[in-house]
Amino acid sequence: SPEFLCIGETMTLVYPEPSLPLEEASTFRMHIGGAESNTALYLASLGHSTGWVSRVGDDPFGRRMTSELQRFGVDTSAVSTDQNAPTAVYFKDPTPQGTTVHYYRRGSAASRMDATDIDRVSFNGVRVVHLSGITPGLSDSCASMVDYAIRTARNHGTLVSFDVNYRPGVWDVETASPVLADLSRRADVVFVGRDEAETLWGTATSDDIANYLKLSGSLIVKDGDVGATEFTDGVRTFAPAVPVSVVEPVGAGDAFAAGYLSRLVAGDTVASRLEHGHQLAARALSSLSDFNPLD
Ligand code: KDG
Repeated sequence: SPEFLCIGETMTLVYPEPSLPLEEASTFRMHIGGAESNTALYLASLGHSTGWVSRVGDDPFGRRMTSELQRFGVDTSAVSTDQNAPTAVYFKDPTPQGTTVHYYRRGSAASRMDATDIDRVSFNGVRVVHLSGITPGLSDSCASMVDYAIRTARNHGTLVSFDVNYRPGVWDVETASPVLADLSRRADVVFVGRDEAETLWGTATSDDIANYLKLSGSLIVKDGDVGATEFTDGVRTFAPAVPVSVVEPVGAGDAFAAGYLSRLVAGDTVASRLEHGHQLAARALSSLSDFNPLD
């Protein structure tokens, strides 16, 4: 089995190049984007054996993303093809006010994932299963799949990593708020943005978030270009962000998780995990695509 398992939906990503608002752009690049597969790509590029668990449509988009992930060293043997639903697509819209995303994902192949997708995977030897708060918002079956993945990980002594990743385009804040707090409390390692936590739980500072969630595991609060604060066993550790000129922020959190988790399984200190998270995030921030190959 791989050392890491990343579970979630990946979409075809279309973005304007040169970078113009969608209303004006006429030339585009096609890539792939999915929070968990982005993390998988970064983990694989750091030399970790990493598997991606998902469903794709029986279409060129699904075949393309599967082979692209394979090409970058991600194990896709646990990806299944759904004959009855398409692979999702999303567009990035780089407007002067900031980048927004437009999803075409409702009813997608990955949104039909359920517990059977977890049963196809062997957890023996898996050190970390990485999930995000996007998946439980996709459908009821995806929400039960996430629950089942956490229980399966527990039974195998696999660490559960959870990136809160609240996506307003997927579900509303009232629905997401309790679900994402509950999943955070069941995970061993939780990543959350300070802003995102404020949206979800009305918490202003990283200490507020720690007090609100009261996790038994590790909480990592990311505060943009300021830095990240970890709370583990009552100990608070802050690491400043790496200064970078930001091209496009989407995907930086996924990179941060990979950098962090890579040092975690190596048994490194909290400070070194956070620092490595920032280093990988800085690479993602300086690229328009979700995944910026490391070299
Ligand atoms: O973290 C980056 C993701 O947001 C992006 O790749 C698309 O998975 C995605 C989503 O659901 O927003």
